[in-house]
Amino acid sequence: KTCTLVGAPVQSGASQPGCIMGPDAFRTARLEDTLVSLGHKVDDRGNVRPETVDATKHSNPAIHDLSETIGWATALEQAAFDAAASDAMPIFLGGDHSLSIGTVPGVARHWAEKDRPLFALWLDAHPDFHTLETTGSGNLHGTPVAYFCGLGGFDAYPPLRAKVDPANVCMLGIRSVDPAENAALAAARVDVHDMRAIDEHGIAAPLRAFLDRVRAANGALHVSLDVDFLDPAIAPAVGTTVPGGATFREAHLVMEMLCDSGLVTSLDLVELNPFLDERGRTASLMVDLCASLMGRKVLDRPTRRF
Ligand code: DIR
Ligand code: MN
Ligand code: MN
Ligand code: MN
Repeated sequence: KTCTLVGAPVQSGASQPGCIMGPDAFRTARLEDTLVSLGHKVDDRGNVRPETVDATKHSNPAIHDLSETIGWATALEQAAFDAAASDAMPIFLGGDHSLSIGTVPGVARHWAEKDRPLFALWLDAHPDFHTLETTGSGNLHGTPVAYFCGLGGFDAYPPLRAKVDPANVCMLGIRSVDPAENAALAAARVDVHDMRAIDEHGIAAPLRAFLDRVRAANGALHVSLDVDFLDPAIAPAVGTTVPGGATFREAHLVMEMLCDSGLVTSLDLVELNPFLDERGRTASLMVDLCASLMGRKVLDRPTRRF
């Protein structure tokens, strides 16, 4: 398989700077060599550059960097559409999670043209389900899922050319939800599995059920991996750490099951802030998780356990 690396050094959607260094940290942690060692071809397209946009000020005074974030989303929507159309597997290197305002609609547009539904697996401490009206922090990395699911309250964002059915979104690892997000998630019937559910039932059962749904629908699957999905003890380099996250093995198990499924068609690696790291350990862990998703195995023999 060919992997297309697309750098998206956007940081305007987060509250503190640092994600601008994310794509180069993934490169420094040898993402390309790692994928090549697993038998893949790698096409690193370098970093996307944002469009220049001049958005009018939004009525929600908390919102910051609206024009810059929309400029990134506009450029990334096209870059994601182009990368998906090339038959390779796009891997988007963030950058904060506002990059998914562009990447998910871009790959969704591609799959809509192929008449295949797009599913999204959101691996995150947060559901990122705010609208421009409900965000209290004004950090636009809290808005991508509500936007690409087609909720109202996004007149300032680019018109969606293809949306994702909220019933096709599965969230794992959730443990920080704002009240407005809670209400909106319930109304939209998103398949949310918080850490309490994972503690009780394990992480494999809900993932297996979701993958069965993707397969039955002949769907494409976009995976969006936020560093804060992981427990801060193993992944400290993120601006919004939340205690009680996924363990090392839970995270690798998710990636290994995704690999075995053969269903993943695109991937975001987001929210890495190398400025907060200890000797690149979080970048290296993210590269190792990507390796598990792309075929690294403990035992060198074919395994199919589900
Ligand atoms: C919080 C934190 N819900 C907000 N969000 C995110 O600012 O809207 N942190 N996405 O990573
Ligand atoms: Mn996120
Ligand atoms: Mn998060
Ligand atoms: Mn479920």
